[in-house]
Amino acid sequence: MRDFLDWQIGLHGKVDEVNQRLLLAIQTDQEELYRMAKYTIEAGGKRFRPLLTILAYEISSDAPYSKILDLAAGYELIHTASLIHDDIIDNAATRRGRPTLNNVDGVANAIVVGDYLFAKAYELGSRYGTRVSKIMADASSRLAEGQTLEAFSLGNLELSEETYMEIISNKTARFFEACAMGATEAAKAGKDLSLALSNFAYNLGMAFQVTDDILDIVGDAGKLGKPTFTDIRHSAITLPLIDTLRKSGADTRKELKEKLLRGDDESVDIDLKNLMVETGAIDYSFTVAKKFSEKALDSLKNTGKSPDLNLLMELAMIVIERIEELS
Ligand code: GRG
Repeated sequence: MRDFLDWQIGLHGKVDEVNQRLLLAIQTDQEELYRMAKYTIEAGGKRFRPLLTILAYEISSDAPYSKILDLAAGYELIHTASLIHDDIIDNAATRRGRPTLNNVDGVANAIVVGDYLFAKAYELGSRYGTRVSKIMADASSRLAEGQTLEAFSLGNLELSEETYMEIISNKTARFFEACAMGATEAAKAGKDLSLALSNFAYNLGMAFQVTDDILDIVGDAGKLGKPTFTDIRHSAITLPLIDTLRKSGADTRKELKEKLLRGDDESVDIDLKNLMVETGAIDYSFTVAKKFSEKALDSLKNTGKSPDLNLLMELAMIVIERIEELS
């Protein structure tokens, strides 16, 4: 089965080029600021967003992808900044298999590094003109909206599937979409191609986030490189839980709510995981993720054929296959 690493090999060194551009972008004479920003960048990550940006650009333009590296790096910097701030909010101790910046250098410094990365990202985006800058800024606003809606929905066991979709759309999918939109805008692509790639990216983002939320329950912490059941522990309500509550009878629902309110007990994790599997909520969530992946693939059906398009299509499948690979 293919995984992200196999997939990245097919990109022939683009990940390394993104990494080099990121390090260039965060240069400053302020040594501590550079050290902290570099620490976060070097922790790695899948580099999904910049790779999506590059592939969308290559599909839409005859120019070399070196022309879009700054924008690709800009998107990754915004993503990284939002993760730094997210780790502060969650008081998270590890991320990408390393101690978080807030853990190493404290919350105050981590806030500033996040702000610094945001500033650098918008500078990179501005090199592509006002339209691209606006796409980037709008995507960041959506991140803040998604984060806030999620924060104010914590512990709300009545949360609807619709509101959950709104959260993940803003938190993840709109940002993926913006990568494709920014790239096609920079490439001056035609409307149809631009729309096809943006729709692809949006649905890929939705599939990715639903899968991520499933893996938080059924994933293997060792293979994932992060603890599982973090959503439940933070009272974040995701699709598997929404569907479990929907499918349970009144008694189980009551019991479940009491258990969740009691919180941080490992037996709750196991019981809840079993319940989510037994009620079919995991299967349901997987079906939803698959539908988004199929929609993503469908968006590209009239776009012709190219090695880059094949890579995008593979990505939409790998996102779904992660469930088997990482659980
Ligand atoms: C942007 C103004 C502004 C505010 C930020 C904190 C915050 C507000 C937003 C955070 C939103 C958030 C946590 C989104 C999660 C997105 C997500 C899917 C993260 C995981 O992405 P991966 O798996 O991570 O691509 P790696 O580590 O591989 O890069």
